[in-house]
Amino acid sequence: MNPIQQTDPALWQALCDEQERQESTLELIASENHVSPAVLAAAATPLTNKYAEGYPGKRYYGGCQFVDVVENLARDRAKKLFGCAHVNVQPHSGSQANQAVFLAVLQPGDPILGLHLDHGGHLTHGKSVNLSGKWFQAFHYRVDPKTERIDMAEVRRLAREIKPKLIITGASAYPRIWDFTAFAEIAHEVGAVQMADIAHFAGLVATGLHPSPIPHAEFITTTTHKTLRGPRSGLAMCGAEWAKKLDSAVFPGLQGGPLMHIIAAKAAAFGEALQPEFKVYARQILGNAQALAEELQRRGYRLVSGGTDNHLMLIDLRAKDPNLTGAAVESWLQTAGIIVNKNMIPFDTRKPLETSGIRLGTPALTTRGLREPEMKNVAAWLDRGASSGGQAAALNKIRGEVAEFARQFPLPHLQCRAAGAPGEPIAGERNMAPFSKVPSEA
Ligand code: DSN
Repeated sequence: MNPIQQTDPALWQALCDEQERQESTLELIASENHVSPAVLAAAATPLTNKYAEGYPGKRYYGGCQFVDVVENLARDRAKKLFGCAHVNVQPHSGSQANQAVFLAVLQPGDPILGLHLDHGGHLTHGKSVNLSGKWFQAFHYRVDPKTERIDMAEVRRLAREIKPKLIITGASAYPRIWDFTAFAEIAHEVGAVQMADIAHFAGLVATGLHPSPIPHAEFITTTTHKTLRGPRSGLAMCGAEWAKKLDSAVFPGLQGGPLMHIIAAKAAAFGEALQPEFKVYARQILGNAQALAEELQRRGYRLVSGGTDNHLMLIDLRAKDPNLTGAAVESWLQTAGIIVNKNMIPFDTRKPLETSGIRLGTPALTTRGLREPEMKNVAAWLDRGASSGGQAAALNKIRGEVAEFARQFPLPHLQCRAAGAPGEPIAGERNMAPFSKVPSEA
């Protein structure tokens, strides 16, 4: 019996409910994934008990000899995965990885330039309500209104005018390839450094399916839980010349004790991502995104920029029905067992809590073992849900079909149920994506 079940029934129930929710719904939030059993197990180890301020070999606490091994494994695997000279595996999240870079290279009030949040950028790329927008003078580039792709002429014009200290590339809702080389040329012309936040597509970079920002960007930051399929956490990388500054920005500049259990889970995930099967997985993410995009377009949905090159797509709902909002469709689809998020589209006239768009991604469904043919089913349910007008009967019917379908693609982490949670027996493992055995040298 799971110890939580014995000691804390209220918490246990909530954990089981969440497990059941994940099992019986289809996860299309582009930034979420399902980790392997090994990653999950690493996160639930006694390493959570250990303080380890400092870095391997130079800690401020005794008893760090084994967590040093873990952190070295995580760091060395990440270096190999991304081909980067220096890696810091301690940032607790992508936001903190970004803040560490700010601390390493900027002074309060310095000008920075990043993609506007409403055009796909991230909160930490200079939004006024975020520290990055409050402590620095933040400017933003946008996408071209016609192509809905980044307007490099505007980036160059703004960079020349503003003379930013830092140019931020990468985004949360941009479905196209980033040209890190072109950004590097602009950055070098104006004396800026480039920080590439590859949080969304790190798994594609690691497998060569998206161009790498190395060596074009001085700093690379990422989360570890999206296409990279690790625990929810962060990572910061740079060339050797910035290593000391970056490390002292992470600790002691920004953080105290690193989360050693999460660093262990990162080591497990990076080990898996180094195996050939991970490239097969990453290719399938792209194949599934293409298939889903095509099927939705065939059903009358407009995709921002006309399609996708990566794992995500932004749907402009107005082409289907001008009255549809992202908020309504998100809520209807949730009732139907399809989990998405409302999202601003470029030049959206609606507010962020309403929006004219939704964002969809394929990393989580691909982990469950769905392939191109199943994307047709997913698109059909999405379409029925979005066209339901919110009618409960229609949505409940979809919910039943989705739950039955989802059980044919069991989640990798089944410990909670195996340990005695209520529910149906596991459907079997035939569709589960393979998780690699990590050889000892990885
Ligand atoms: N909040 C994440 C996302 O959903 O894209 C970015 O950090």
